[in-house]
Amino acid sequence: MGPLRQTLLTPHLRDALVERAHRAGFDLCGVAAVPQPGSQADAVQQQRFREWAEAGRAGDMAWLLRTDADGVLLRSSLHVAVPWVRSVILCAVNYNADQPTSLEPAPKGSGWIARYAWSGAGDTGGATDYHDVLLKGLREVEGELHHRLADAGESQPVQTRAYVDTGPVVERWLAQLAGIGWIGKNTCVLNQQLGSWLLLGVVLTSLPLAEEAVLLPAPDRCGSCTRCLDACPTEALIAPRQMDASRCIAYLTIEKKGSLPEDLREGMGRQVFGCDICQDVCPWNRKAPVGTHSEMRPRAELVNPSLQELAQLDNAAFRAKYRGSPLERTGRKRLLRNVAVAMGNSADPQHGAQLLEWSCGDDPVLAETATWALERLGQAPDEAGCT
Ligand code: B12
Ligand code: SF4
Ligand code: SF4
Repeated sequence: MGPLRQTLLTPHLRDALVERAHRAGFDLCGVAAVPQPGSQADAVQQQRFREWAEAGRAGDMAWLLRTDADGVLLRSSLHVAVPWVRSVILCAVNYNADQPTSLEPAPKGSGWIARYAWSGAGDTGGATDYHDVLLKGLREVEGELHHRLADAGESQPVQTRAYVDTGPVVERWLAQLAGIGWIGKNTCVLNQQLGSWLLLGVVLTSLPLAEEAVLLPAPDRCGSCTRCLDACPTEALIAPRQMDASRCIAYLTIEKKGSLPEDLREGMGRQVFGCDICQDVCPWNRKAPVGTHSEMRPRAELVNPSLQELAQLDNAAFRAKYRGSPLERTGRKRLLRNVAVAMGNSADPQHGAQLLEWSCGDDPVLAETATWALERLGQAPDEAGCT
C-alpha cells in the first residue's frame, strides 16, 4: 500500500462514506473489515454455515448452497466467492410503518402481507421493491468511494461490488460486525434505537477501510427474553439464533414452489406473503420509529388485505397491483395457494364457495390446497364431483 492509500484510509474517508450513505437515504451505515481466511471469526462463521446447510435447513433454496469448483459452499466465507474482499460498507434502511402489527385485531377475512413488501405509496409511480431501492443508494455510496479515490490520484485499481440479497453474502453476520446491531434470537439484526425493521445492503471493497483488530460488534441485548422463539407458529426457530428455514412461513409463502407440507399449513394462519410474527412480538420493536425513506412508504391497501379480494385477482389485476413489488417474483399462482391455506385457517365458512371452485380447477396444487382447506372448514369437497 502506497502512502496515498494510507492517507485515504483514515477515519475521514469512512466518515465521508457514512455521510454519503445517509444522504442516499440509509438510516444506518457501518464499515467493517472482513475477517481474514484462517481467523477465528471466519472459521466460526464457516462452520456455522456448513452445519446449517448440511442439516437441510435451506429447504429447496438450492441457490443458498452453491459451491465453488472445489465443492466449498460459496456463502460459508466471503473469501470463497470474492477472494479480493477486504472490507464492507454495510447500509440499512428502516422500513417500519405507522400501521398495525400482524398480531393486532384485524378486519374479518383479512390475510397478512409482510411489512417489507408494502412499499411504494406516494409519488413513486407505483409499488417499489427494496432490492431496487437499496441498490440505488448503494451505487451512490460506491460512486462516492471511487470519486474520492480518483480525486486523491489513486492509480491502483480498487474493486467494489454492491449487493442487496443476491450476492453470496451472509449480510446479517456482516451487519453485526459493522456495528449495525446484534443478531437477535429470531435471527434478525436488531438495533437498539431502530429495532429490527431494517433492510440491509452491502458494498464489498478490496480496500482495507477498517482494521480487523478494532471490530466492535453491538452487544447482544436479548437477555433472557424468548418471545420470538415462543411465538413462532411453525417452530422454525429451533434454538436461539438458529432457524430451520424450511419451516419458516416466509420460506413457505414466498420461496416454496408446489404443494406446502400439510403439517405446517395450520401454523401459517393468515399469512399469505412472508411473516412478521417473530418481529412483532419483539420488545425492541415496541417503540421502533417509523421509517422516513420516501420510496419505502406503505401502501395502505396491502395492510390486512382481504382474502376474498386477493382470491379474485386475475392475471391482469395481479400485475397491475403488484408489478415492481416483491410479490411480483412470487407470482399470482403461489399467492393464491397461500390464500387458500389462509382461508382454510379462517374458520369462516363463507370462503367455501371460492375454495370449492378452486378445488375443481385446472391448477393441481391450488386444487389440492383448496380441498385441504375445505376439509379444515368442515365442508366436504364437491361430493357430486367437478364437472
Ligand atoms: C434466504 C433468506 C431468507 C430465508 C432464510 C432465512 C434464514 N434465517 O436463513 C427466508 C425465506 C426464511 C427468509 C425470511 C425472512 N427474511 Co430473509 N433473507 C435471506 C437471504 C437472502 C439469505 C440468508 C442466508 O444466507 N441464510 C443462511 C443463514 C445461515 O444465515 P443468516 O440467517 O442470514 O445469518 C446467520 C449466521 O450469520 C448466524 N450467526 C451469526 N452470529 C451468530 C451467533 C450465534 C451464537 C449463532 C448460533 C448463529 C450466528 O446466524 C445468523 C442468523 O441466523 C438474506 C440476504 C443475505 N444475502 O444475507 C435475507 C435477509 C436475511 N432476510 C431479511 C428479511 C427482512 C426477512 C424476513 C423478515 C421477511 C419476512 N417478513 O417475511 C424473514 C425473517 C425471518 C427471520 N426470523 O429471519 C433481511 C433481514 C434484515 C434483518 N433486520 O435482519 C435480509 C438480510 C435481507 C435484506 N437485504 O435486508 N429470508
Ligand atoms: S418469520 Fe414467522 S415463521 Fe419465520 S421464524 Fe419468524 S415467526 Fe417463525
Ligand atoms: S423477541 Fe426477545 S429474544 Fe427475540 S429477538 Fe426480540 S429481544 Fe431477542
